[in-house]
Amino acid sequence: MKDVFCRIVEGELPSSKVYEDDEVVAILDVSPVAKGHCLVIPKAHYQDFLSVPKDLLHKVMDVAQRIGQAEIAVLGAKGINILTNVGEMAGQSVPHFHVHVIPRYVRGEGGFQLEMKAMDSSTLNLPALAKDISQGLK
Ligand code: DGP
Repeated sequence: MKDVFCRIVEGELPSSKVYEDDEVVAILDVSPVAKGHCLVIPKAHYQDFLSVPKDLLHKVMDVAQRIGQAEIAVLGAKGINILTNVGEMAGQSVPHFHVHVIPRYVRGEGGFQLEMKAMDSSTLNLPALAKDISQGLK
């Protein structure tokens, strides 16, 4: 079955479009965590950030940047969170790559709290970890 963003791209489902070109569409999120919460979506189906081709990734990020700039200028946002979830473990609910552009107005307000709690790095061997990841780069 087609995912919800494929159906939006194909016009089977309605959406509030902010931007559209041949390869990318940006829409208002139907469950916004802040006023103006947008999703930037490639029209072609790719599962997530890790599988999208780089040229298309760059186009999506270009649109995300422009929407963030517009939200500062037009909506008076004081900050923007750019977010993409990869996999259910990370909170991805729609298996079609998309980038959230989330305007922020007042610190701590709204339905989005980004909290990064540092773990105890002394439990990790940082040089070995860095080497492992480095060796996995393609
Ligand atoms: P994620 O959890 O990162 O996969 O984000 C998916 C987002 O998509 C979530 O914030 C809600 C939004 N969403 C789901 N279904 C629809 C829809 O039919 N229309 C719109 N505009 N957004 C949707």
